[in-house]
Amino acid sequence: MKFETVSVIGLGYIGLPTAAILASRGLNVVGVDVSEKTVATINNGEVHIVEPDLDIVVRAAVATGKLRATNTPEPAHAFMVAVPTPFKGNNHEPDLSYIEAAAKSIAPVLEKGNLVILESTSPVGTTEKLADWLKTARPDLSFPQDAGNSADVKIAHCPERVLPGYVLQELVSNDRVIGGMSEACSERAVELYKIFVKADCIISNARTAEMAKLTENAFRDVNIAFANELSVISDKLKINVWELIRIANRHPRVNILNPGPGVGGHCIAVDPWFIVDSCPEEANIIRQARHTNDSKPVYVIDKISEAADQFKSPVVACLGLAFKADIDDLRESPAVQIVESLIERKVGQVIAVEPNILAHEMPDSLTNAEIPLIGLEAALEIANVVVVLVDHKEFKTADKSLFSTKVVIDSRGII
Ligand code: SAJ
Repeated sequence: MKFETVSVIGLGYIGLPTAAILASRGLNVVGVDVSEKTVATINNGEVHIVEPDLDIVVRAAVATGKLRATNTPEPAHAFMVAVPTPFKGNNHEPDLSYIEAAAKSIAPVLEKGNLVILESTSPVGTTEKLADWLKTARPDLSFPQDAGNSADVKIAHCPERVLPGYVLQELVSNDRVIGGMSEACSERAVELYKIFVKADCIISNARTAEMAKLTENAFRDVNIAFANELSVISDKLKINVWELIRIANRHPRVNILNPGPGVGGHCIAVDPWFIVDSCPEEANIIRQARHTNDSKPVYVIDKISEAADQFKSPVVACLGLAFKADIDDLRESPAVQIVESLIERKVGQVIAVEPNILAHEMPDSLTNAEIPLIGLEAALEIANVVVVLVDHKEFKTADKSLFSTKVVIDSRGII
């Protein structure tokens, strides 16, 4: 059976690009989101998130009538769930309530022959929970946990693995992990992904697919923690860590990532905790990597305070607020944490440069913290201490002679 109508539940950083790509391939796509504002924005052909070219693809999809957004789920051939999986409160326990709510919202419109995909990054066992929520809500249908290959509704976990900033390319060019709850579930999921994925669809099972996604991000986190630990050791031993890593990486079997001011964003700083939560006794390296990376901003703050102490009325210019280079995303950004702390500690006059964000676009929480945004040249003119927090292209290509009279703390190694 061909997929004619697909419903994407959750129109955020993953759901909206996925919905738009499916629509661009000629499918009828119904995007569902709890936010009325998001639904209205998309139905106007506009986007509420910044991702290269997404605005163009969404505008075209809405104009051709292939993409439509709504608050209430409607019947479809396939449902793709791409809702957040944050932490519960202040501890590192995963909060599956968005997935549960999504399951309960699609259950009434489920039909025999439907495919349900969980794309959200999830702790191991979540796809089975999703299947149980659907089963409880729809006792009239059979599900793979009981009926295996002959289930009325097929269910699979196919985690999103795209890099913010490259989402539209990577959705098409990355290999896709297909974790069906049965062979038939996987086969059906491959049929759906083959509509837009040009790379391989690798078939596994739901639990392995869940763990694969967490493993990829935990691997990167551990590698960055190693680099961050090396940076602190190198500082103490008076070695340039960038040169050190460059040399070590010339070995054919060594590939160390870059140290930085800490690890931000919504994925790498979060997902490893899902492994720790499942196996607290066993996940020691993974937990330690999280602690190492979380402690790096504090180290950088102390270095900046020390540097500022040399001046009577220090002006500290912080270059970059985003969580990584060339994006405007401030979520879980170590740069923001550092700048806020400098202001709170009153280390001097603190100013920030963020070429990807206009002053009036700063989130309210940061406007309240009064982080003054100014241009790079103006900042370099008045600053005594210049801190590189993000390796944005504007900073990499800046005239380095402008930094020569400053005390520079370069957490990204670009100067
Ligand atoms: N970072 C470093 N040093 C490095 C690389 C990154 O300090 O050498 C920092 C960045 O500055 C940033 C954080 O790590 O603060 C995370 O950035 P990232 O580019 O490593 O990853 P994300 O969070 O943007 O996206 C990751 C990707 N995962 C992997 O590369 C294994 C992406 O493919 C996933 O889809 C995404 O997480 C996700 O949604 O889980």
